[in-house]
Amino acid sequence: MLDRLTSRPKLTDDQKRRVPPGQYVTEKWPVLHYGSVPRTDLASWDFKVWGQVEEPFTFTWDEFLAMPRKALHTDIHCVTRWSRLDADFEGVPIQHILQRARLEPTARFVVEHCEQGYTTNLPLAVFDDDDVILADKADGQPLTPEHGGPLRLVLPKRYFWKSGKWLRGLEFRETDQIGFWERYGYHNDADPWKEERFSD
Ligand SMILES: Nc1nc2c(c(=O)[nH]1)N[C@H]1C(S)=C(S)[C@@H](COP(=O)(O)O)O[C@H]1N2
Ligand SMILES: [Mo]
Repeated sequence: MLDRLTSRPKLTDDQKRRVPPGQYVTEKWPVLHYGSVPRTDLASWDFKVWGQVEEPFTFTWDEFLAMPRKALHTDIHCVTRWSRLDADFEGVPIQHILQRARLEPTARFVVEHCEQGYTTNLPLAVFDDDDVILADKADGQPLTPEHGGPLRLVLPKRYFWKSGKWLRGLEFRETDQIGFWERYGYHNDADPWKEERFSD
C-alpha cells in the first residue's frame, strides 16, 4: 500500500526495522546493471566451478534443474539507495555447490564470473551461508533476462552488486580479487547495515 502524501510504500514496524541506514523502500523492482542484457541459449549454457576445489565441475541447464532447491524470502539493498522488502527467490542453495566442489582448506575467497566479463568478489565466510542461492526464479516466475535470467546469485546480506546477474561460474581462491564495481571504488565489504558504499 502507498502512503498518500509521499507515494512511498507504507511500512509496518517490522519492515521499518529492516531498512538499512540511508535507504528508501521501493515496491517496484528496479533494473540495474552495466552494459546490455545478454541473451542466453539454454541448450549451450553451462556453469563452471573451479579454483581451490578438489572437484572442479561444470553443469548444464538440465543438470541445474535437477539439483536440490530452496525458496528464499528476503530483502535486497542496492548501493544507489533503493531497498526492496519481502522479495521471493527460488533456486539452488549455494551449500549444495560447495559440498559438491569439496573446497580445499586454502579456499578463502570467491569470484562470481558473469556474462560479458562482470565479476564480483566475496570472502568465503560471507558466501557460505544458508541465505545464498543460485536463483532462477523471482516472485514465483522464471527470472527475466533484465534481472539476470536465466541464473543469478542472490546474497541478501550485502549490497546487491555482490549478487551477479547472468552468472556463469564460481572461482574459489586463496587470495581476494576485486571485481567490476569494486575497481570503480565501491567498498569491498558492502555491508548495508554499516553503509559500506564506497572505499574511503
Ligand atoms: N552481471 C552483472 N550483475 C550485476 C550488475 C551488473 O552490472 N552486471 N549490477 C549489480 C547491481 S549494482 C545491482 S543493484 C543488481 C541489480 O539487480 P536487478 O537489476 O535485478 O535489480 O545487480 C547486480 N549484479
Ligand atoms: Mo546496485
